[in-house]
Amino acid sequence: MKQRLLFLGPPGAGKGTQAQLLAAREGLLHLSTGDLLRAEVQAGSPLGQEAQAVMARGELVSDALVLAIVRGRLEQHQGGWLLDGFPRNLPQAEALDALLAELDQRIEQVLLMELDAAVLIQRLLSRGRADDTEDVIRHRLVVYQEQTAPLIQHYEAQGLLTRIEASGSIETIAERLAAVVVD
Ligand code: B4P
Repeated sequence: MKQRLLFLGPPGAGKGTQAQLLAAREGLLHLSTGDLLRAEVQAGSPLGQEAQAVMARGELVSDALVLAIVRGRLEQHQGGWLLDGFPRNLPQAEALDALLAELDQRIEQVLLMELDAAVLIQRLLSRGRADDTEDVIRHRLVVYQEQTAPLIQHYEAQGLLTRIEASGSIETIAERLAAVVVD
């Protein structure tokens, strides 16, 4: 099984849900920038205070802030990892490539979770997190199309991309993923 994975896809595609399951099953570090940012907000740290308003608007937190979080985690960790929700734009992807070269590591596979916008919106509305109001969700989808979707081509050009149909039950999608991450 591949040991260095990246999950890509629109908000609500189930990246967090599937990343958590796969990382637990395979003993990989699950690094979710969304979860780490929410933990900072919860703790009321200066970083969390900076991130809170940006997240509530459905925009992207600054690259420098997110990169500092990821660098700290990857530098300390030995072994496999699964990045969930990072990178989210080309500058983040390029910074990740540079960081991994420094650490003498490389991404082995990028899993793109694809799902219709109507289903995404329904899933997020029923999750009901603070940033899951309809207006904010629609804005996050626009931000995804403008800033994150270009990464599909970035990783396709590197021969790393695998597309996953992200509709169906959590178990069905987990089985689809398990079938494609084998060496
Ligand atoms: P994230 O925390 O990454 O959240 P997400 O994209 O909204 O959700 P995800 O795709 O992981 O969906 P989930 O599994 O939870 O980002 C939140 C915010 O943080 C961003 O808007 C941004 O402000 C900031 N941020 C994060 N990373 C950043 C970065 N790198 N740079 C800058 N800013 C960053 O699933 C969604 C719902 O669907 C859940 O309720 C789940 O239970 C349900 N679900 C999952 N699978 C299902 C299935 N198969 N069937 C039915 N429901 C399902």
